[in-house]
Amino acid sequence: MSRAPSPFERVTPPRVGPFREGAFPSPLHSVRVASILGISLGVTFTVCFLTGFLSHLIQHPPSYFEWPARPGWLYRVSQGVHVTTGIASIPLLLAKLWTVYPRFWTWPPLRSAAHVIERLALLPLVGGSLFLLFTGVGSISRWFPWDFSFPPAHYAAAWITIGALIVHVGAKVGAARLALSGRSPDATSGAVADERAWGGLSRRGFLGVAFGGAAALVVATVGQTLRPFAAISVLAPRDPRVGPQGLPVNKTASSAGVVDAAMSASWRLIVVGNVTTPLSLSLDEVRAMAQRDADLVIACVDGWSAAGRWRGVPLRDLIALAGAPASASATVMSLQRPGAAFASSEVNAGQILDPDTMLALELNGAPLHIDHGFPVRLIGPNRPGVQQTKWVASVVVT
Ligand SMILES: Nc1nc2c(c(=O)[nH]1)N[C@H]1C(S)=C(S)[C@@H](COP(=O)(O)O)O[C@H]1N2
Ligand SMILES: [Mo]
Repeated sequence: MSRAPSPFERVTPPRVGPFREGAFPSPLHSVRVASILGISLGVTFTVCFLTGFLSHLIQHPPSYFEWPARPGWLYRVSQGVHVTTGIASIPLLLAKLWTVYPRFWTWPPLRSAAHVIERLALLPLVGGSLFLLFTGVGSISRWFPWDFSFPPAHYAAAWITIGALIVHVGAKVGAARLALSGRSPDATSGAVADERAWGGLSRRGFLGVAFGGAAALVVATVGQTLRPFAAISVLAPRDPRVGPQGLPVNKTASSAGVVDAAMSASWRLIVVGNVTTPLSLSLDEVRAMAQRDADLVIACVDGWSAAGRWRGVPLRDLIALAGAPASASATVMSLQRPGAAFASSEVNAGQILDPDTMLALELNGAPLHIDHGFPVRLIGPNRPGVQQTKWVASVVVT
């Protein structure tokens, strides 16, 4: 070719070690295998990103976004899918990284400016993916070996990773299409092109291990939200059947430091803010109000969820009693020190209009266990667990 050599190609030191031609003979290091794993990861990461972004919007709603109270199962499903697709991505990502790691020693290492950019984008892509999966698993298993705040770090890494993923898909879509169409020799340079000449694991077998591993991890964890799997989900951080009154507990009353205040005879439910008649109700007065029963779910952001039969006072009845406008929204505050994680939550107007959004006094036929929020806890359809505020002290109508 008459083309002038690129400055990147000029240096030609001897190719040794992993730079050698044929240093990675396994036919598993193939573009086709990488493409199949890559497409699968593209799907799991996209679904994981969208469900994660939804959860972020629900917890930090911008002015244009109001999360509805119905359907009541939606958050349980979307957050279950978020955690499940993240977990399924782990074996797929490891298999993909193993498939392509010989390219780390591509020769020449840097071919062109575009090649440099494509390779640099791998840093946020691989680093971001590993960070997201590692912190995600750490978070759902309540194992925090870091001292940064998980949600903002996980959220920022998600945007970086999805941006790098878009660059990566753009750079690779052509090669993947070619490899999957079978019109190109399916091997990275140096690999044994004919799979049959290679005695090891076949490509089909390798992909079987990766997808089988993903499926096994899903089955081993999804029981934290799908009860039929609870008995076989040996790796699930939570068993949705285990806990006081048959439901798991995330934060106990003693770890929240609210036992004395919750048990105190001087506890009052305060309703203030944009109301005509501020209320201060004793527990007996709340019990004397008309009660409602509803089957509602605790759906933790960690991906576990559990349903129960709740009985309590609809929030809308309570704030109507205080003379709040029908379009009211509210902040529900607990006995915890303000500023403590999950010490309070917002209830939007649509959620308040739903009669199942209630301040519950009973769970599964008995007064609330103190770890489930005695004397009174907020519970409503389609709300993330972090917004089902326990040990309620006051409702501030806005
Ligand atoms: N006041 C208060 N309410 C809280 C929490 C908390 O830490 N403090 N944790 C929340 C979280 S993260 C979840 S998942 C649910 C769990 O409710 P449970 O412990 O009754 O199952 O409570 C929520 N309510
Ligand atoms: Mo939670």
